Amino acid sequence: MAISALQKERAKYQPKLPKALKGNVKLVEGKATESVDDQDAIKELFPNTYGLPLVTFESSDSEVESKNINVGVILSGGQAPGGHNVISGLFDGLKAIHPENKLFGFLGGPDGFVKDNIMELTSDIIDEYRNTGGFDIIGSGRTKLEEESQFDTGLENCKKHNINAVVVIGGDDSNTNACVLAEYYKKINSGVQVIGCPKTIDGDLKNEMIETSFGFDTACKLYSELIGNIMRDSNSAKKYWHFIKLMGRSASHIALECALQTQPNICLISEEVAAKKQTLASIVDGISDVIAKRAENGENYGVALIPEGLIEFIPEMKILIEELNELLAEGTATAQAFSHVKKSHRIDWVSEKLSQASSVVFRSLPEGIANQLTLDRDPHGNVQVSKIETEKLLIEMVEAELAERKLENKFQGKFGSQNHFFGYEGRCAAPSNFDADYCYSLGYNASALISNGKTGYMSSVRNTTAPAEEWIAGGVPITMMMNMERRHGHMKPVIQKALVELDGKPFQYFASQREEWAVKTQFVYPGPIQYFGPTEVCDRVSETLKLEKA
Ligand code: FBP
Repeated sequence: MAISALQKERAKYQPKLPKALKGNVKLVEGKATESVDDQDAIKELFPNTYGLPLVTFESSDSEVESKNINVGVILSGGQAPGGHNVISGLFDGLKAIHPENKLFGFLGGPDGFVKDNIMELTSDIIDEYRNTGGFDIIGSGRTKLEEESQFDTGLENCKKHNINAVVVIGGDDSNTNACVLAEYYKKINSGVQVIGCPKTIDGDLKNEMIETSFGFDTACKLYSELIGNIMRDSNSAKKYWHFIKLMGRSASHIALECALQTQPNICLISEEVAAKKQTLASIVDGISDVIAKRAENGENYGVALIPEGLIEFIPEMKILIEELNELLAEGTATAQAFSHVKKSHRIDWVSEKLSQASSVVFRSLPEGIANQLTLDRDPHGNVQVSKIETEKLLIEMVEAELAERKLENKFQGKFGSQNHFFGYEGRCAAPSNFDADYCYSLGYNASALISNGKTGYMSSVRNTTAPAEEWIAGGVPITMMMNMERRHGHMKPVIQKALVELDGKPFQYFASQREEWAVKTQFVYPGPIQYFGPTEVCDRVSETLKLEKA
């Protein structure tokens, strides 16, 4: 297979490991844990995996028992840079424990686990994928592992291949399910352990013990490079406002991190919009104010960052979306009736069925967006927010607002716009040094958790703003991160999703700077991710992590 010159050179990179994981490793048990909330309910649901102690690893002088273990690995959900390094770290860790140990990959995500779609990952295969982006080594999928029948079939498949442990590389939902699987396997004494790894570019799987999910660092650096390039174009041509939507499903961590790296004129943070109960009209007003202010200074250009999930955080839109979800839920009589309505009558038809307030909001939306809201739904019947072109919605509404201001002589500038959506561009980028090292350590660490008999734990690598040598490796019981939440009408145990904290240091710093960034042009151009050169450039951690740990 042809590979690029950079890929060839990068294949030689040996990811850094924490000192604690080098050579012989000793497990140190810490304090027993409690779930973050709803302790009684979680304890009842997880009698076998609740309250386990935190564990850390230390390097040890004494020989460690060499063990025969076979492991199966699953990639779950959206791609995130560094997944291949988790797998190569896991592979190297297992081989260091015993050269005969085997690693299997379940193909195409959790589906492969249930359908016994599996392949052994040999060193030839692993070597091809070291330090590369993507999940293509075994593929990923979004099938949810939540039924006991799936667990039983998965177990049969594990037994067939002599697999003693399963590693689930996924986000909050996949790790929640990994915990349910661990509990079930322990309850029935199956002898199969389950370990999770924190993955998602969205950055919303983090807490006291998990400093960041892998992939966030690389994806944000890549988007920031692109944003910086656009900023420079905007600053050169001086004729466009660029509205850039950034992936991240609900949380605004990606938008915030990119703002910290590039200093745009505008960056919306969904969590703030919700907290201040901002309406769509007031958001449009705020954006228009910045555009008008810059126009007064003769600057008819700029850059605005918009988080992907914004629309669901705007109170009146949230209500509208909920009403639409109900109205158009699969299998309902209304959904059935809607499917027979002529395209040109759909907006009127839907408006009549909504509450008065939602009908007003729905009718105020540009036609294209209103139609999108009635169409793209996921298998649960929810609107797929990533498909709603919020950046175009805002451009259209800002255009209308500025036109009105012009009529009233309140705006003399020009408004030319360009829209962008950055998401898939970053999910499979070659991992930054940070993600390459972090992922390799997470995988290597998972092998140590397995050889120490742990189950129901998430691989955890902390102290990540220090040099990799000093990182703290260990495991966190997944039940510790859980609370009860209402999902699809039922109370369920889930890992708490981390949204942007408005009293946290990253947001606070952004809020203290944004007025200056809005009016003055203080763009920062981060440039591409670097692999060769000074450590300040190559091993830079995210601004979010830097501020959180400052
Ligand atoms: P995960 O949470 O599974 O890591 O996926 C994250 C994400 O990239 C979101 O940012 C985005 O909204 C979504 O996946 C897109 O999903 P899909 O790949 O199915 O289009």
